[in-house]
Amino acid sequence: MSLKQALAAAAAAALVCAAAGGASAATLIGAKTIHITNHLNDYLQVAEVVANSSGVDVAASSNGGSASGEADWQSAHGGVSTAPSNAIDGNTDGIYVDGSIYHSVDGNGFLDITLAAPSDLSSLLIYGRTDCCKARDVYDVTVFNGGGTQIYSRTLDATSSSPVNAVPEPATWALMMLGVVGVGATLRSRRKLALAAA
Ligand SMILES: [Ca+2]
Repeated sequence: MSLKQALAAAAAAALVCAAAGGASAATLIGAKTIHITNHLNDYLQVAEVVANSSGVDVAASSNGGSASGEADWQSAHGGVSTAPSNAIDGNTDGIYVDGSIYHSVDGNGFLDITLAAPSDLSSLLIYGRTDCCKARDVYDVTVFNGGGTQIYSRTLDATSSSPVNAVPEPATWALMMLGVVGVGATLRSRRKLALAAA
């Protein structure tokens, strides 16, 4: 295959991906339950889960979302609230003593967010802790539809940047595809130059 043919094939593949996956890849269809655990089996600390559906945070308790989880730190040790409901209180504040994060009592923590109705999510943001211990914030995120079927599963690293978005942005997909095309073109032009020099 010539360079021209290879580039044409890659471009066609990118177009197919954009057409087939563009809208759907950037949207999680029919999400009902969001299950979050700590990938490192460390404490699970979640400041807020924001599930955006048509500009509305459908995870927020004020919009019908509900949260349950393994025992929280506060229930065992006292102090500020670290209840599961803190992760959907509409406040992304990640400072522990401010009382707006969920903090599990051990490394087996989980957080289940149930939406009032199955929703198409254009983004699913998870805010981690900000005052301490960010190295713990690697999340395993699984999403189920209204029938209990798993529709999404991914590990998200919030240790260096928070929040993390579970739903890939269209721009991210476009850049990924451009990267694939670019690498192919670079390799082929290098080979061509090497042949020309030889
Ligand atoms: Ca919160």
